[in-house]
Order: sequence, then structure tokens, then C-alpha cells
Amino acid sequence: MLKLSSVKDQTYLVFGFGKSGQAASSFLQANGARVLVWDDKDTARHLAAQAGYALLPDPDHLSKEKFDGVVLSPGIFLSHKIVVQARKHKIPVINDIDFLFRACPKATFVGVTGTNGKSTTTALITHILSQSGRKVHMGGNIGTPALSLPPLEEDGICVLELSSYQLDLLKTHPISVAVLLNITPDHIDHHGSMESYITAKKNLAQTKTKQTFILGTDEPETQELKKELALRGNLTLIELSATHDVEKGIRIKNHKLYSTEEGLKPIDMSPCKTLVGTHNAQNAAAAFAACRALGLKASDIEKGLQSFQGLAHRQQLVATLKGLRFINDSKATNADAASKALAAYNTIYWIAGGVPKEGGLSGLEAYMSRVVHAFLIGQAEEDFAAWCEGKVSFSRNDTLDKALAQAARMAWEDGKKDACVLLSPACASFDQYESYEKRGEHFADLVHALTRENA
Ligand code: UMA
Repeated sequence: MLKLSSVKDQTYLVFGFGKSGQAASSFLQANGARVLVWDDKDTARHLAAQAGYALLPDPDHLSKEKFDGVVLSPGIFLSHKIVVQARKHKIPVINDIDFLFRACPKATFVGVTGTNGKSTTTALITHILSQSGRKVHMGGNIGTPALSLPPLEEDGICVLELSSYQLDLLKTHPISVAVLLNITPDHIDHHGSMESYITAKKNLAQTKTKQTFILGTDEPETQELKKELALRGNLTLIELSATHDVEKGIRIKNHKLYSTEEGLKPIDMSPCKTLVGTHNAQNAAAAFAACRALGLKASDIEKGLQSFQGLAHRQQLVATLKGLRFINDSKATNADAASKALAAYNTIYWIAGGVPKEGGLSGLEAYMSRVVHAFLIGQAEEDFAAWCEGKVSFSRNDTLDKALAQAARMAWEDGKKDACVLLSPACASFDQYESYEKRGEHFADLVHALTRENA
């Protein structure tokens, strides 16, 4: 458990009793603070009471209690009445990441954000560092709440995936290596506007100490940001681009990484089997730059890029069977996310469907020339069938097991080179599964069963 003596005898409201709120409550309690909990859901409040926490008696009148801070879960809007009251009464609204920084004053922090690719990049940096013998921990938005991490000493590195929700509350912080991969519109409902979303992302540069800031500059928003960051004296700016040459940084071209650093050879991404596609080359470039900033040798980083196993449910290669690749991209719960996988492969037997998002498959038209056949499942079947009409050959398969069996059979019969069966649903999973993870695990189980049948 992380230690922080300064919270002893203080009183905190932990607002939100999900993953991060539960970790924050036990951290604060273990460090001698008085903890009150609030969650808008009855079930979560019940869970908190069962765990022995006092509940906030009156969420409409926060001022009745004397709080040293409100610890906010990332998913809660800043316009929530409790947050508004806290600010009105000058109670600091903070998050778990801030406590982590205070509890590990000697550790080195790497912060990774961006609209897309942040989980892969976070995991990749962690993998390369650990392969090179560094003491490293990974947490934040990727899944392990900041306050569930073990204590870190001066030789420890902590790689944090930071969502815009988490960055929104960050003040001056000690992140010495920052990565901002890209910015495209996302989570606008939470932040209120694109401008506020960008402002949250910009908090990554709010450091008084020296910082290496690694910035993808392929969008107008990040190009603007580059101009702003270039004026900051304490920042070393490293640029990544797949579209234009860079003065200082890494150019991604023909699936190779060209660093402007003197004496470095280009890195060929072809042996990096789990980092397929231009977006993954950008993630690799970011990881390369971050690990160089932390003093790793280029050859060690290259080895780490090649041995990375990929993240579960994100274009994860489950198996190759009789020359056919089976790829689990269950995390792609909307069309934009699915477009990344569809852009990365050429001969695709595509499994799509579930609970459709607004807009359905629109935006994916350009990728249909890569799809041999679409196998539709779940609630979206009818809508997606109408969309596929005239664009791509398709069939309605109802469930994943039927779709996978049909896809494998067709692909093997066709015998096309370099083919893959890709689960990239462009839909939420809730009509047939508890979560996208369960859907991905089911896909992997079915592939393993197929492997056994064909052994
Ligand atoms: N709640 C309220 N009132 C509200 C909103 C929520 O009381 O108005 C309560 C809910 O009832 C629930 C709790 O808050 O009990 C949930 O809090 P939360 O949504 O912040 O989620 P956590 O379980 O604490 O998980 C959070 C991150 N979730 C979000 O940012 C939405 C997890 O990222 C993260 O892994 C975890 O902390 C550990 O750090 C997930 C995510 O979806 C993966 N992130 C978004 C994304 O990647 O797009 C940003």
C-alpha cells in the first residue's frame, strides 16, 4: 500500500465508488484519513457501506461537513451538483493521480495520453522498460487505479495512461516524459466542447521541472499545440509524424521509423508482428522516443518492439491456423475504432455487430475493398445488413460462434494469401455479453477450440 502521512486525520469525500474510488478509499483509510463515500448508484453505496465506509449523509448540502478534499472518480462530470458545491465552498476537487504523485516523490513518471492508441503505447513503453531490466509499474486509465499501485522508490518508473477526464484535474505535476499521440473529437459530452477537451490534454505539459514532450502532429489541433509548446523553456519537444518531415523527432514512412537523432539507423516495423498498421507505427515511435528519453539503448528498444505481445482485445493475434490469422479486436466498440483494424489488413473476413452506436458503420465505406465478406451478428444485424447492401458481400449469422465457423470455412475454401478473420465489431457487446472483454475471450476460446479440432 502507498504511504502518505500528510492525509492523516484529514477528512475526504470519495465521490464515485467504482474502481478508482474503491482504491482511493482504502488508500486514504490506511493512511489515517477519515473517509466518507458518495455514489449516485444505490448498489455502489451499498457496497461502500458493506466495506465499512460512512456515507455522505446529504449530497445536496456538502457544506454540513468539513472536507479537506473531494476525490473525484474520472467518469464524473465537473458539472455534477456535488462538484459545483465543492468548488463554491472552496473544497479542493482532486483525483487519485495527484495522491500517487505525492506518495512517490522520488519516482520517475511517464504520462501517456491521446484520443487513440494510449493503452497500446502505455503497455509498449512498460514492456520495453521491463525487458531492459528497469523497475517499472503501469497504471491509470489502462485499468490498475493509481492508488492500487505499489510504492515506487527513486529507481522506479511509473507509466500512466491518462484520460482527458484524469488530466482535467491535474495541476502542476512531476511527469518528466509526456506523450500526446493525437487529438480528434471525443468525450465532448463530458468536457462540454472540443476546446475544453484540448485544454484537459494540455495539462500534460503543466510541469515546472524539465520534461520531454513527445507529440504526434498529424492533426491541425496538435500542430497548433506544437507552436504553443515550442515556447516553453522547460520542454524538449519531440515530434512524431506519418505525414510530414520533422525537425526533431521521428518520421514514420513506409512502415519504418526514421529518427532525427544522429547515428540512429531506421527501425523496420515488419518484424513487429503485433504492431501492424500506421497507427501502431506511431505508437511504436512514441514508445521509442519515450524510452530514449529514459536513457535506453536504441537496440534494446528495437528488441522490445519486436517481442511485444500486444494488448488483449486490441488487434490481438490469437492464432494462425492453416495460414489464416485470427484477430481479436473486440475493444473496437465503434466505427472509428474498427476503422483502425480495417485499415491494417488487406484480405479480411470481418465479424461485426452487437449493440450499434449512433452512426452505425458510416465512415467505413472506404475500407470495404479490403473486406472479402462481412459476417454480421447481434442486435445490429438488420441495420448493418442494410448498410452492407451494394458495398460488400455479407451474411447474417446471429452469434459469434456461427460467424466464426462460417468465416474460417469460407477463408480456407477461398485460399487467399495473407487473409485474416477479424472480430472488430464496431458495436458494444451488451446484447450478448457482459463486456467487450468477455466477447473477446469468447472469440479466443472459439479459435483455440478450432485449433484443437484441426490439430
Ligand atoms: N458515478 C456517480 N455519478 C456520476 C457518474 C458516475 O456516482 O455522475 C459513479 C458510478 O455509479 C460508479 C463510479 O462512479 O460507481 C464509476 O466511476 P468511473 O466511471 O470514474 O469509473 P471507475 O470504475 O472508477 O474507472 C475509472 C476509469 N473510468 C472512466 O474514466 C469512465 C477507467 O477507465 C479506469 O481504468 C479506472 O478508473 C482506473 O483508473 C475506463 C474508461 O472507460 C477504461 N475510460 C475512458 C476511456 O478510455 O475512453 C476515459
